[in-house]
Amino acid sequence: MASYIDNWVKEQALLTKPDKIYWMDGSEEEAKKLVQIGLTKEKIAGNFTFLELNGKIYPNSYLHRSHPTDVARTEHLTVVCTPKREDAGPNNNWQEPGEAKAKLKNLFDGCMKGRTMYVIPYFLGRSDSPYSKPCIQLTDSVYVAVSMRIMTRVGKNVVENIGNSSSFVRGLHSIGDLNPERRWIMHFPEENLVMSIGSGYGGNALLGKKCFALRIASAIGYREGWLAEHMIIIGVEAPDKKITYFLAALPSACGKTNLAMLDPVLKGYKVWTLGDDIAWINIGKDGRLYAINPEAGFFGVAPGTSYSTNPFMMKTLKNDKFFPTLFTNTALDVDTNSPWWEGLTDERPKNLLDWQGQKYENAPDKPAAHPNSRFTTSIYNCPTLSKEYDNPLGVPISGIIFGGRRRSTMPLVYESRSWEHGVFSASIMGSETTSAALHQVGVVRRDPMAMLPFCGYNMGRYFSHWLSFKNKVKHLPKIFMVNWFRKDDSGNFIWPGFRDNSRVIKWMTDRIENRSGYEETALGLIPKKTDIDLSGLNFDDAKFSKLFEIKKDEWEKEAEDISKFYSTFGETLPKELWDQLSELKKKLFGI
Ligand code: GTP
Ligand code: SPV
Ligand code: MN
Repeated sequence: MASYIDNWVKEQALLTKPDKIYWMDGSEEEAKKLVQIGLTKEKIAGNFTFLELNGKIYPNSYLHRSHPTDVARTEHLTVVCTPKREDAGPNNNWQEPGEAKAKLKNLFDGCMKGRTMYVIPYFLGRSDSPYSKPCIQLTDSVYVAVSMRIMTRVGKNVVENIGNSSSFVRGLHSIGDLNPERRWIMHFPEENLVMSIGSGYGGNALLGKKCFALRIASAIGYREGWLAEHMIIIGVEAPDKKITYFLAALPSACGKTNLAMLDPVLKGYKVWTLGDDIAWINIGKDGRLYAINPEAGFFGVAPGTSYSTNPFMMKTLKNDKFFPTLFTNTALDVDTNSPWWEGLTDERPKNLLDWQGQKYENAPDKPAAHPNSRFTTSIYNCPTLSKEYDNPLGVPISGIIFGGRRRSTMPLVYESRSWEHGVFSASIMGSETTSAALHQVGVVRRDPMAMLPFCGYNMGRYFSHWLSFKNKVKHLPKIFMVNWFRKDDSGNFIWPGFRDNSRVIKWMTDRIENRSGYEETALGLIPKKTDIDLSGLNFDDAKFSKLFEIKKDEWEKEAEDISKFYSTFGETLPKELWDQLSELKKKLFGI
Protein backbone atom coordinates (compact mmCIF):
# COMPACT_ATOMS: atom_id res chain seq x y z
CA MET A 1 0.00 0.00 0.00
CA ALA A 2 1.34 3.40 -0.90
CA SER A 3 2.22 5.62 2.05
CA TYR A 4 0.59 8.94 2.90
CA ILE A 5 3.70 10.70 1.59
CA ASP A 6 3.54 8.86 -1.76
CA ASN A 7 -0.13 9.60 -2.11
CA TRP A 8 0.23 13.25 -1.22
CA VAL A 9 3.18 13.78 -3.59
CA LYS A 10 1.28 11.99 -6.37
CA GLU A 11 -1.78 14.15 -5.85
CA GLN A 12 0.25 17.37 -5.99
CA ALA A 13 2.04 16.13 -9.14
CA LEU A 14 -1.32 15.45 -10.79
CA LEU A 15 -2.29 19.03 -10.03
CA THR A 16 0.97 20.82 -10.92
CA LYS A 17 2.04 18.48 -13.79
CA PRO A 18 5.85 18.60 -13.59
CA ASP A 19 7.96 16.91 -16.29
CA LYS A 20 10.00 15.09 -13.66
CA ILE A 21 9.86 14.32 -9.96
CA TYR A 22 13.14 14.18 -8.02
CA TRP A 23 13.36 12.96 -4.39
CA MET A 24 16.18 14.67 -2.50
CA ASP A 25 18.53 12.69 -0.23
CA GLY A 26 20.41 15.68 1.22
CA SER A 27 23.87 14.40 0.19
CA GLU A 28 26.85 16.55 -0.78
CA GLU A 29 26.90 14.89 -4.22
CA GLU A 30 23.31 15.90 -4.77
CA ALA A 31 23.99 19.50 -3.74
CA LYS A 32 26.74 19.65 -6.39
CA LYS A 33 24.34 18.30 -8.99
CA LEU A 34 21.64 20.81 -8.07
CA VAL A 35 24.05 23.75 -8.09
CA GLN A 36 25.20 22.60 -11.54
CA ILE A 37 21.61 22.70 -12.78
CA GLY A 38 21.32 26.25 -11.43
CA LEU A 39 24.57 27.25 -13.15
CA THR A 40 23.79 25.84 -16.57
CA LYS A 41 20.10 24.98 -17.02
CA GLU A 42 17.56 26.73 -14.85
CA LYS A 43 16.94 30.44 -15.35
CA ILE A 44 15.21 33.04 -13.17
CA ALA A 45 14.22 36.39 -14.72
CA GLY A 46 16.42 35.68 -17.75
CA ASN A 47 19.60 34.77 -15.83
CA PHE A 48 20.91 31.43 -14.70
CA THR A 49 19.80 30.73 -11.12
CA PHE A 50 23.39 30.66 -9.85
CA LEU A 51 26.56 32.47 -10.79
CA GLU A 52 29.81 31.00 -9.48
CA LEU A 53 31.83 33.35 -7.24
CA ASN A 54 35.56 33.52 -6.60
CA GLY A 55 36.30 30.42 -4.53
CA LYS A 56 39.60 31.85 -3.29
CA ILE A 57 37.70 34.59 -1.42
CA TYR A 58 34.41 32.83 -0.66
CA PRO A 59 34.85 29.07 -1.14
CA ASN A 60 31.96 27.14 -2.69
CA SER A 61 29.72 30.15 -3.01
CA TYR A 62 27.19 31.30 -5.58
CA LEU A 63 25.28 34.49 -6.35
CA HIS A 64 21.56 34.39 -7.01
CA ARG A 65 19.62 37.34 -8.43
CA SER A 66 15.93 37.03 -7.78
CA HIS A 67 13.12 38.50 -9.83
CA PRO A 68 13.23 42.27 -9.13
CA THR A 69 9.69 42.25 -7.68
CA ASP A 70 10.53 39.29 -5.45
CA VAL A 71 13.07 40.52 -2.93
CA ALA A 72 11.36 40.38 0.48
CA ARG A 73 8.47 38.78 2.34
CA THR A 74 5.03 39.97 1.26
CA GLU A 75 2.92 40.22 4.39
CA HIS A 76 -0.13 41.53 2.50
CA LEU A 77 -0.19 38.27 0.49
CA THR A 78 0.35 36.03 3.51
CA VAL A 79 -2.84 34.43 4.80
CA VAL A 80 -3.93 32.15 7.64
CA CYS A 81 -6.91 30.01 6.58
CA THR A 82 -9.04 28.74 9.45
CA PRO A 83 -12.76 27.90 9.35
CA LYS A 84 -13.48 30.78 11.74
CA ARG A 85 -11.96 34.22 11.18
CA GLU A 86 -11.53 34.68 14.91
CA ASP A 87 -9.10 31.73 15.04
CA ALA A 88 -6.67 33.59 12.74
CA GLY A 89 -7.19 36.80 14.73
CA PRO A 90 -6.85 40.46 13.74
CA ASN A 91 -3.07 39.91 13.47
CA ASN A 92 -3.49 37.79 10.31
CA ASN A 93 -5.03 38.14 6.88
CA TRP A 94 -7.76 35.53 6.74
CA GLN A 95 -9.60 33.48 4.15
CA GLU A 96 -12.02 30.57 4.54
CA PRO A 97 -10.03 27.36 3.73
CA GLY A 98 -12.42 26.07 1.02
CA GLU A 99 -12.38 29.38 -0.86
CA ALA A 100 -8.61 29.70 -0.46
CA LYS A 101 -8.01 26.22 -1.86
CA ALA A 102 -10.32 26.78 -4.82
CA LYS A 103 -8.39 29.93 -5.72
CA LEU A 104 -5.01 28.22 -5.23
CA LYS A 105 -5.97 25.12 -7.23
CA ASN A 106 -6.51 27.31 -10.28
CA LEU A 107 -3.08 28.87 -9.85
CA PHE A 108 -1.27 25.58 -9.17
CA ASP A 109 -2.97 23.75 -12.04
CA GLY A 110 -0.18 22.86 -14.48
CA CYS A 111 2.24 25.40 -12.95
CA MET A 112 5.18 22.95 -13.03
CA LYS A 113 4.84 22.02 -16.73
CA GLY A 114 8.34 21.79 -18.22
CA ARG A 115 9.89 21.89 -14.75
CA THR A 116 11.18 19.38 -12.21
CA MET A 117 9.37 18.90 -8.93
CA TYR A 118 11.86 18.51 -6.09
CA VAL A 119 10.58 16.50 -3.14
CA ILE A 120 12.38 17.75 -0.02
CA PRO A 121 12.02 15.50 3.05
CA TYR A 122 13.42 17.31 6.09
CA PHE A 123 13.40 17.61 9.84
CA LEU A 124 12.94 20.78 11.81
CA GLY A 125 15.11 19.95 14.80
CA ARG A 126 17.31 16.86 15.03
CA SER A 127 15.72 13.54 14.14
CA ASP A 128 16.56 12.22 17.64
CA SER A 129 14.99 15.20 19.44
CA PRO A 130 11.64 14.70 21.16
CA TYR A 131 10.77 18.21 19.95
CA SER A 132 11.54 17.81 16.22
CA LYS A 133 8.98 17.60 13.40
CA PRO A 134 9.23 15.78 10.03
CA CYS A 135 8.14 17.75 6.97
CA ILE A 136 7.89 17.38 3.21
CA GLN A 137 8.22 20.38 0.90
CA LEU A 138 7.65 20.25 -2.83
CA THR A 139 9.17 22.97 -5.02
CA ASP A 140 9.98 23.66 -8.65
CA SER A 141 12.90 25.97 -7.87
CA VAL A 142 16.47 24.68 -7.66
CA TYR A 143 17.40 27.78 -5.60
CA VAL A 144 14.76 26.81 -3.03
CA ALA A 145 15.88 23.16 -3.07
CA VAL A 146 19.54 24.08 -2.42
CA SER A 147 18.56 26.70 0.20
CA MET A 148 16.39 24.19 2.06
CA ARG A 149 19.32 21.77 2.16
CA ILE A 150 21.40 24.46 3.89
CA MET A 151 18.65 25.67 6.24
CA THR A 152 17.19 22.34 7.40
CA ARG A 153 18.14 18.69 7.88
CA VAL A 154 17.25 17.09 4.55
CA GLY A 155 17.60 13.32 4.25
CA LYS A 156 16.14 9.96 3.29
CA ASN A 157 15.78 9.13 7.00
CA VAL A 158 12.86 11.57 7.15
CA VAL A 159 10.80 9.42 4.77
CA GLU A 160 11.70 6.32 6.79
CA ASN A 161 10.80 8.12 10.00
CA ILE A 162 7.38 9.18 8.69
CA GLY A 163 6.77 5.67 7.30
CA ASN A 164 3.07 5.02 6.99
CA SER A 165 2.07 7.84 9.30
CA SER A 166 -0.04 10.75 8.06
CA SER A 167 1.54 13.02 10.63
CA PHE A 168 4.00 15.27 8.81
CA VAL A 169 3.92 18.93 7.83
CA ARG A 170 3.16 19.46 4.13
CA GLY A 171 4.39 22.33 1.97
CA LEU A 172 3.55 22.85 -1.68
CA HIS A 173 5.60 25.56 -3.34
CA SER A 174 5.91 26.83 -6.90
CA ILE A 175 7.51 29.98 -8.21
CA GLY A 176 4.55 30.10 -10.62
CA ASP A 177 5.14 32.97 -13.04
CA LEU A 178 6.66 35.20 -10.31
CA ASN A 179 3.89 37.70 -10.93
CA PRO A 180 2.96 39.52 -7.69
CA GLU A 181 -0.65 39.50 -8.92
CA ARG A 182 -0.61 35.73 -8.67
CA ARG A 183 1.39 35.37 -5.48
CA TRP A 184 -0.01 33.85 -2.26
CA ILE A 185 1.48 32.36 0.88
CA MET A 186 -1.41 30.47 2.45
CA HIS A 187 -1.36 28.56 5.74
CA PHE A 188 -3.80 25.89 6.88
CA PRO A 189 -2.82 25.38 10.52
CA GLU A 190 -5.52 22.78 11.18
CA GLU A 191 -4.09 20.58 8.41
CA ASN A 192 -0.38 21.36 9.01
CA LEU A 193 -0.29 22.53 5.40
CA VAL A 194 1.25 25.49 3.55
CA MET A 195 0.64 26.38 -0.10
CA SER A 196 2.88 29.09 -1.55
CA ILE A 197 2.96 30.29 -5.15
CA GLY A 198 4.50 33.14 -7.13
CA SER A 199 7.61 33.87 -5.06
CA GLY A 200 11.06 32.34 -4.78
CA TYR A 201 12.15 34.62 -1.95
CA GLY A 202 13.30 33.45 1.52
CA GLY A 203 10.45 33.51 3.99
CA ASN A 204 7.86 33.17 1.20
CA ALA A 205 9.44 30.10 -0.39
CA LEU A 206 11.75 28.30 2.05
CA LEU A 207 8.68 26.96 3.79
CA GLY A 208 10.68 25.44 6.66
CA LYS A 209 11.38 28.94 7.92
CA LYS A 210 8.58 31.37 8.78
CA CYS A 211 5.72 29.27 7.34
CA PHE A 212 6.41 26.02 9.25
CA ALA A 213 8.87 26.80 12.03
CA LEU A 214 6.82 29.82 13.13
CA ARG A 215 3.25 30.09 11.77
CA ILE A 216 2.31 26.39 11.67
CA ALA A 217 4.52 25.51 14.66
CA SER A 218 3.11 28.32 16.84
CA ALA A 219 -0.38 26.91 16.21
CA ILE A 220 0.83 23.37 17.03
CA GLY A 221 2.59 24.74 20.14
CA TYR A 222 -0.63 26.40 21.29
CA ARG A 223 -2.42 23.05 21.01
CA GLU A 224 0.42 21.05 22.58
CA GLY A 225 1.66 23.44 25.29
CA TRP A 226 4.92 24.82 23.90
CA LEU A 227 6.16 27.95 22.08
CA ALA A 228 7.58 28.59 18.60
CA GLU A 229 9.27 32.00 18.67
CA HIS A 230 11.14 34.47 16.44
CA MET A 231 14.18 34.25 18.72
CA ILE A 232 17.88 33.64 18.74
CA ILE A 233 19.49 31.27 21.27
CA ILE A 234 22.88 32.12 22.80
CA GLY A 235 25.08 30.92 25.62
CA VAL A 236 26.91 33.77 27.39
CA GLU A 237 30.15 32.60 29.00
CA ALA A 238 31.40 34.78 31.88
CA PRO A 239 35.02 34.99 33.11
CA ASP A 240 34.21 32.30 35.71
CA LYS A 241 33.35 30.01 32.71
CA LYS A 242 29.70 29.75 33.72
CA ILE A 243 27.41 29.76 30.68
CA THR A 244 24.00 31.47 30.92
CA TYR A 245 21.54 30.75 28.11
CA PHE A 246 19.41 33.54 26.66
CA LEU A 247 16.67 33.86 24.07
CA ALA A 248 16.28 37.14 22.20
CA ALA A 249 13.39 38.27 20.01
CA LEU A 250 13.94 41.29 17.76
CA PRO A 251 11.83 41.98 14.65
CA SER A 252 13.13 41.23 11.16
CA ALA A 253 16.36 43.06 10.33
CA CYS A 254 16.68 44.42 13.89
CA GLY A 255 19.85 42.70 15.02
CA LYS A 256 19.20 39.02 15.85
CA THR A 257 21.95 37.52 13.68
CA ASN A 258 24.45 40.09 14.96
CA LEU A 259 23.55 39.38 18.59
CA ALA A 260 23.69 35.63 17.97
CA MET A 261 27.37 35.91 17.01
CA LEU A 262 28.40 38.69 19.31
CA ASP A 263 32.13 39.12 19.88
CA PRO A 264 32.03 40.80 23.32
CA VAL A 265 34.24 43.84 23.94
CA LEU A 266 34.40 42.86 27.62
CA LYS A 267 37.37 40.73 28.63
CA GLY A 268 36.67 37.14 29.62
CA TYR A 269 33.21 37.08 28.01
CA LYS A 270 32.25 34.82 25.10
CA VAL A 271 29.01 34.25 23.24
CA TRP A 272 28.20 30.75 21.95
CA THR A 273 25.75 30.59 19.04
CA LEU A 274 22.82 28.15 18.94
CA GLY A 275 20.39 29.93 16.64
CA ASP A 276 19.90 33.29 14.90
CA ASP A 277 16.19 33.39 14.04
CA ILE A 278 13.85 30.77 15.48
CA ALA A 279 13.53 28.92 18.79
CA TRP A 280 11.17 26.15 19.85
CA ILE A 281 10.67 26.29 23.60
CA ASN A 282 9.47 23.38 25.72
CA ILE A 283 9.19 22.63 29.41
CA GLY A 284 11.90 20.10 30.30
CA LYS A 285 11.67 17.19 32.77
CA ASP A 286 13.12 19.42 35.52
CA GLY A 287 10.36 21.99 34.96
CA ARG A 288 12.63 24.61 33.36
CA LEU A 289 12.27 26.13 29.89
CA TYR A 290 14.47 24.50 27.24
CA ALA A 291 15.05 25.79 23.71
CA ILE A 292 16.14 24.13 20.48
CA ASN A 293 16.87 25.76 17.14
CA PRO A 294 14.72 23.96 14.55
CA GLU A 295 16.94 25.27 11.72
CA ALA A 296 20.40 24.23 10.53
CA GLY A 297 21.54 27.35 8.71
CA PHE A 298 21.57 31.14 8.61
CA PHE A 299 19.56 33.26 6.18
CA GLY A 300 21.13 36.54 7.19
CA VAL A 301 20.94 40.20 6.16
CA ALA A 302 24.07 41.12 4.17
CA PRO A 303 24.16 44.96 4.36
CA GLY A 304 25.99 46.12 7.48
CA THR A 305 27.82 42.78 7.93
CA SER A 306 31.58 43.29 8.12
CA TYR A 307 34.73 42.31 10.01
CA SER A 308 34.10 45.14 12.45
CA THR A 309 30.35 44.58 13.06
CA ASN A 310 30.15 40.79 12.85
CA PRO A 311 33.59 39.16 12.41
CA PHE A 312 32.31 35.65 13.17
CA MET A 313 29.74 35.84 10.38
CA MET A 314 32.47 36.93 7.96
CA LYS A 315 34.46 33.85 9.04
CA THR A 316 31.35 31.67 8.66
CA LEU A 317 30.86 32.91 5.09
CA LYS A 318 34.47 32.08 4.23
CA ASN A 319 34.40 28.64 5.84
CA ASP A 320 33.98 25.85 3.31
CA LYS A 321 33.38 23.00 5.71
CA PHE A 322 29.74 22.80 4.69
CA PHE A 323 28.78 23.37 1.11
CA PRO A 324 27.51 25.63 -0.45
CA THR A 325 27.03 29.27 0.60
CA LEU A 326 24.56 31.38 -1.37
CA PHE A 327 24.39 35.15 -1.76
CA THR A 328 21.07 36.62 -2.87
CA ASN A 329 20.70 40.08 -4.41
CA THR A 330 24.07 41.42 -3.25
CA ALA A 331 26.17 43.54 -5.60
CA LEU A 332 29.09 41.98 -7.48
CA ASP A 333 32.66 43.30 -7.46
CA VAL A 334 33.61 42.56 -11.06
CA ASP A 335 37.38 42.77 -10.58
CA THR A 336 37.44 40.07 -7.90
CA ASN A 337 34.20 38.24 -8.84
CA SER A 338 33.07 38.43 -5.23
CA PRO A 339 29.90 39.65 -3.52
CA TRP A 340 29.75 43.15 -2.09
CA TRP A 341 27.23 45.09 -0.03
CA GLU A 342 26.97 48.45 1.70
CA GLY A 343 28.96 48.35 4.93
CA LEU A 344 31.22 45.43 3.92
CA THR A 345 34.19 47.73 3.27
CA ASP A 346 34.64 51.47 3.83
CA GLU A 347 35.48 51.97 0.20
CA ARG A 348 33.16 50.87 -2.55
CA PRO A 349 34.88 48.76 -5.24
CA LYS A 350 35.34 50.69 -8.50
CA ASN A 351 33.85 48.18 -10.83
CA LEU A 352 30.52 47.12 -9.42
CA LEU A 353 27.36 45.49 -10.74
CA ASP A 354 24.23 46.25 -8.73
CA TRP A 355 21.91 43.56 -7.35
CA GLN A 356 20.14 43.32 -10.70
CA GLY A 357 23.40 42.83 -12.60
CA GLN A 358 23.53 46.35 -14.09
CA LYS A 359 26.66 48.51 -14.00
CA TYR A 360 26.43 50.46 -10.74
CA GLU A 361 26.34 54.23 -10.99
CA ASN A 362 26.71 55.87 -7.61
CA ALA A 363 23.55 57.63 -6.43
CA PRO A 364 22.80 58.60 -2.84
CA ASP A 365 19.45 56.79 -2.54
CA LYS A 366 20.34 53.81 -4.66
CA PRO A 367 22.43 51.18 -2.88
CA ALA A 368 24.36 48.65 -5.02
CA ALA A 369 23.20 45.68 -2.96
CA HIS A 370 19.48 45.35 -2.25
CA PRO A 371 18.83 46.52 1.36
CA ASN A 372 17.34 43.07 2.03
CA SER A 373 20.11 41.15 0.24
CA ARG A 374 21.00 38.00 2.15
CA PHE A 375 23.40 35.08 2.53
CA THR A 376 22.49 31.45 3.18
CA THR A 377 25.06 29.28 4.92
CA SER A 378 25.22 26.22 7.16
CA ILE A 379 25.30 26.79 10.93
CA TYR A 380 28.14 24.22 11.06
CA ASN A 381 30.37 26.79 9.33
CA CYS A 382 30.07 29.07 12.37
CA PRO A 383 33.23 29.26 14.52
CA THR A 384 31.22 30.20 17.63
CA LEU A 385 28.75 27.31 17.31
CA SER A 386 27.87 26.03 20.81
CA LYS A 387 28.70 22.43 21.73
CA GLU A 388 25.09 22.22 22.89
CA TYR A 389 23.66 23.02 19.44
CA ASP A 390 23.34 19.31 18.74
CA ASN A 391 21.83 18.48 22.12
CA PRO A 392 18.43 17.02 21.20
CA LEU A 393 16.92 18.37 24.44
CA GLY A 394 18.12 21.94 23.89
CA VAL A 395 19.51 24.33 26.51
CA PRO A 396 17.95 25.64 29.77
CA ILE A 397 16.95 29.29 29.50
CA SER A 398 17.70 31.87 32.22
CA GLY A 399 16.92 35.12 30.40
CA ILE A 400 14.61 36.27 27.61
CA ILE A 401 15.35 39.49 25.74
CA PHE A 402 12.79 41.39 23.65
CA GLY A 403 13.55 44.52 21.67
CA GLY A 404 12.46 46.77 18.87
CA ARG A 405 14.03 49.37 16.62
CA ARG A 406 12.98 52.72 18.08
CA ARG A 407 14.63 56.07 17.42
CA SER A 408 12.91 57.43 20.55
CA THR A 409 10.59 56.45 23.43
CA MET A 410 12.19 53.14 24.49
CA PRO A 411 15.20 52.97 26.82
CA LEU A 412 18.40 51.03 26.06
CA VAL A 413 17.35 48.30 28.49
CA TYR A 414 14.96 47.51 31.30
CA GLU A 415 14.14 44.44 33.32
CA SER A 416 10.57 43.43 33.99
CA ARG A 417 9.31 43.09 37.54
CA SER A 418 7.66 39.68 37.08
CA TRP A 419 6.65 37.12 34.43
CA GLU A 420 3.28 38.87 33.84
CA HIS A 421 4.98 42.24 33.62
CA GLY A 422 7.49 40.74 31.16
CA VAL A 423 4.75 39.29 28.96
CA PHE A 424 2.99 42.67 29.09
CA SER A 425 6.22 44.52 28.17
CA ALA A 426 6.77 42.20 25.21
CA SER A 427 3.13 42.53 24.13
CA ILE A 428 3.41 46.34 23.86
CA MET A 429 6.57 46.19 21.76
CA GLY A 430 6.69 48.47 18.76
CA SER A 431 9.32 48.64 16.04
CA GLU A 432 10.14 50.63 12.92
CA THR A 433 9.45 48.55 9.81
CA THR A 434 12.46 47.37 7.78
CA SER A 435 13.11 46.17 4.23
CA ALA A 436 12.76 42.50 5.26
CA ALA A 437 9.16 42.81 4.04
CA LEU A 438 7.69 44.78 1.13
CA HIS A 439 6.11 47.78 2.84
CA GLN A 440 6.91 51.34 3.78
CA VAL A 441 10.18 51.28 5.74
CA GLY A 442 10.74 53.16 9.02
CA VAL A 443 7.20 53.47 10.37
CA VAL A 444 6.52 52.33 13.91
CA ARG A 445 4.05 49.49 14.19
CA ARG A 446 3.10 47.29 17.12
CA ASP A 447 5.05 44.05 16.89
CA PRO A 448 4.43 42.00 20.05
CA MET A 449 7.27 39.57 20.80
CA ALA A 450 8.56 40.32 17.23
CA MET A 451 5.83 37.85 16.17
CA LEU A 452 3.20 40.05 14.48
CA PRO A 453 3.91 38.62 10.99
CA PHE A 454 4.60 35.10 12.27
CA CYS A 455 1.96 34.10 14.82
CA GLY A 456 -0.24 31.49 13.06
CA TYR A 457 -3.27 32.06 15.29
CA ASN A 458 -5.14 34.73 17.23
CA MET A 459 -2.56 36.77 19.15
CA GLY A 460 -4.97 37.40 22.02
CA ARG A 461 -4.80 33.67 22.74
CA TYR A 462 -1.05 33.74 22.15
CA PHE A 463 -0.72 36.26 25.02
CA SER A 464 -2.77 33.97 27.30
CA HIS A 465 -0.55 31.07 26.26
CA TRP A 466 2.54 33.07 27.28
CA LEU A 467 0.95 34.07 30.59
CA SER A 468 0.05 30.43 31.33
CA PHE A 469 3.72 29.43 31.64
CA LYS A 470 3.86 31.25 34.96
CA ASN A 471 2.17 28.33 36.69
CA LYS A 472 3.83 25.59 34.64
CA VAL A 473 7.54 26.50 34.81
CA LYS A 474 9.98 26.22 37.70
CA HIS A 475 12.70 28.94 37.76
CA LEU A 476 11.03 31.31 35.31
CA PRO A 477 13.60 33.21 33.22
CA LYS A 478 14.00 36.95 33.78
CA ILE A 479 12.55 39.08 30.98
CA PHE A 480 14.47 42.10 29.60
CA MET A 481 13.53 44.73 27.02
CA VAL A 482 16.21 46.37 24.83
CA ASN A 483 16.52 49.10 22.19
CA TRP A 484 19.91 49.43 20.49
CA PHE A 485 18.58 52.03 18.07
CA ARG A 486 17.80 55.21 20.03
CA LYS A 487 18.96 58.36 18.22
CA ASP A 488 20.08 61.81 19.38
CA ASP A 489 18.74 65.12 18.08
CA SER A 490 21.12 65.03 15.10
CA GLY A 491 19.88 61.58 14.10
CA ASN A 492 22.92 59.57 15.24
CA PHE A 493 22.65 56.34 17.21
CA ILE A 494 23.41 57.17 20.86
CA TRP A 495 24.47 53.63 21.72
CA PRO A 496 27.40 52.14 19.73
CA GLY A 497 25.59 48.78 19.44
CA PHE A 498 27.02 45.58 17.97
CA ARG A 499 30.00 44.32 20.05
CA ASP A 500 29.25 46.91 22.75
CA ASN A 501 25.86 45.29 23.34
CA SER A 502 27.88 42.82 25.46
CA ARG A 503 27.91 45.51 28.18
CA VAL A 504 24.14 45.27 28.43
CA ILE A 505 24.23 41.47 28.31
CA LYS A 506 26.74 41.44 31.17
CA TRP A 507 24.34 43.52 33.30
CA MET A 508 21.63 40.98 32.53
CA THR A 509 23.76 38.00 33.59
CA ASP A 510 24.67 39.91 36.76
CA ARG A 511 20.97 40.54 37.43
CA ILE A 512 20.25 36.83 36.94
CA GLU A 513 22.99 36.05 39.48
CA ASN A 514 21.66 38.81 41.76
CA ARG A 515 24.99 40.61 41.83
CA SER A 516 24.26 43.98 40.22
CA GLY A 517 22.25 47.03 41.09
CA TYR A 518 19.31 48.71 39.44
CA GLU A 519 16.93 51.59 39.72
CA GLU A 520 13.11 51.54 39.52
CA THR A 521 11.31 53.38 36.71
CA ALA A 522 7.71 53.34 35.51
CA LEU A 523 8.67 50.85 32.80
CA GLY A 524 10.79 48.50 34.87
CA LEU A 525 14.26 48.17 36.40
CA ILE A 526 17.16 49.95 34.68
CA PRO A 527 20.90 49.94 35.44
CA LYS A 528 22.40 52.96 37.19
CA LYS A 529 25.47 54.27 35.40
CA THR A 530 27.67 52.44 37.91
CA ASP A 531 25.86 49.12 37.37
CA ILE A 532 26.96 48.76 33.78
CA ASP A 533 30.55 48.35 32.52
CA LEU A 534 31.20 51.33 30.26
CA SER A 535 35.01 51.11 30.38
CA GLY A 536 36.63 52.44 27.23
CA LEU A 537 33.46 54.25 26.13
CA ASN A 538 33.04 57.99 26.20
CA PHE A 539 29.71 58.25 28.05
CA ASP A 540 29.13 61.21 30.37
CA ASP A 541 26.11 61.32 32.70
CA ALA A 542 24.02 63.40 30.29
CA LYS A 543 24.56 61.04 27.37
CA PHE A 544 23.85 58.03 29.58
CA SER A 545 20.54 59.51 30.81
CA LYS A 546 19.51 60.20 27.18
CA LEU A 547 19.53 56.44 26.63
CA PHE A 548 16.97 55.97 29.38
CA GLU A 549 14.86 59.09 29.03
CA ILE A 550 11.10 58.54 29.38
CA LYS A 551 9.31 61.48 27.75
CA LYS A 552 5.73 62.09 28.82
CA ASP A 553 4.43 63.29 25.45
CA GLU A 554 5.97 60.32 23.63
CA TRP A 555 4.44 57.91 26.13
CA GLU A 556 1.01 59.54 25.90
CA LYS A 557 1.02 58.72 22.20
CA GLU A 558 2.50 55.27 22.82
CA ALA A 559 -0.14 54.35 25.42
CA GLU A 560 -2.90 55.44 23.08
CA ASP A 561 -1.48 53.36 20.25
CA ILE A 562 -1.19 50.32 22.54
CA SER A 563 -4.81 50.75 23.70
CA LYS A 564 -5.98 50.87 20.09
CA PHE A 565 -4.00 47.74 19.25
CA TYR A 566 -5.24 45.86 22.32
CA SER A 567 -8.84 46.82 21.45
CA THR A 568 -8.68 45.03 18.09
CA PHE A 569 -8.53 41.72 19.99
CA GLY A 570 -11.82 42.27 21.83
CA GLU A 571 -12.62 39.50 24.30
CA THR A 572 -9.59 37.37 23.38
CA LEU A 573 -7.11 39.82 24.94
CA PRO A 574 -6.35 38.65 28.51
CA LYS A 575 -7.67 41.04 31.14
CA GLU A 576 -4.30 40.93 32.96
CA LEU A 577 -2.76 42.88 30.08
CA TRP A 578 -5.35 45.68 30.30
CA ASP A 579 -4.67 45.81 34.07
CA GLN A 580 -0.93 46.07 33.42
CA LEU A 581 -1.52 48.88 30.95
CA SER A 582 -3.60 50.82 33.52
CA GLU A 583 -0.87 50.32 36.07
CA LEU A 584 1.78 51.58 33.66
CA LYS A 585 -0.30 54.68 32.90
CA LYS A 586 -0.70 55.32 36.63
CA LYS A 587 3.07 55.10 37.08
CA LEU A 588 3.77 57.31 34.05
CA PHE A 589 1.09 59.96 34.39
CA GLY A 590 -0.14 59.52 37.96
CA ILE A 591 -3.71 58.82 36.83
P1 GTP B 1 16.12 38.82 10.12
O1 GTP B 1 17.03 37.84 9.51
O2 GTP B 1 15.35 39.61 9.12
O3 GTP B 1 15.19 38.21 11.14
O4 GTP B 1 17.03 39.97 10.82
P2 GTP B 1 17.93 40.02 12.14
O5 GTP B 1 17.08 40.40 13.29
O6 GTP B 1 18.75 38.79 12.26
O7 GTP B 1 18.86 41.29 11.88
P3 GTP B 1 20.46 41.42 11.63
O8 GTP B 1 21.28 40.98 12.80
O9 GTP B 1 20.76 40.79 10.34
O10 GTP B 1 20.60 43.00 11.52
C1 GTP B 1 19.87 43.79 10.63
C2 GTP B 1 20.52 45.13 10.43
O11 GTP B 1 20.68 45.82 11.68
C3 GTP B 1 21.93 44.99 9.84
O12 GTP B 1 22.09 45.96 8.84
C4 GTP B 1 22.84 45.25 11.01
O13 GTP B 1 24.07 45.81 10.61
C5 GTP B 1 22.02 46.21 11.89
N1 GTP B 1 22.34 46.06 13.33
C6 GTP B 1 22.45 44.90 14.02
N2 GTP B 1 22.79 45.12 15.32
C7 GTP B 1 22.88 46.46 15.48
C8 GTP B 1 23.19 47.30 16.59
O14 GTP B 1 23.45 46.87 17.71
N3 GTP B 1 23.18 48.66 16.36
C9 GTP B 1 22.89 49.17 15.13
N4 GTP B 1 22.89 50.50 14.99
N5 GTP B 1 22.60 48.40 14.04
C10 GTP B 1 22.59 47.06 14.21
C1 SPV C 1 12.76 37.74 8.51
O1 SPV C 1 12.23 38.48 7.68
O2 SPV C 1 12.48 37.81 9.74
C2 SPV C 1 13.77 36.76 8.09
C3 SPV C 1 13.99 36.57 6.68
O3 SPV C 1 14.37 36.10 8.93
S1 SPV C 1 12.77 35.57 5.95
O4 SPV C 1 13.21 34.18 5.99
O5 SPV C 1 12.60 35.98 4.59
O6 SPV C 1 11.54 35.69 6.69
MN1 MN D 1 13.76 36.65 11.06
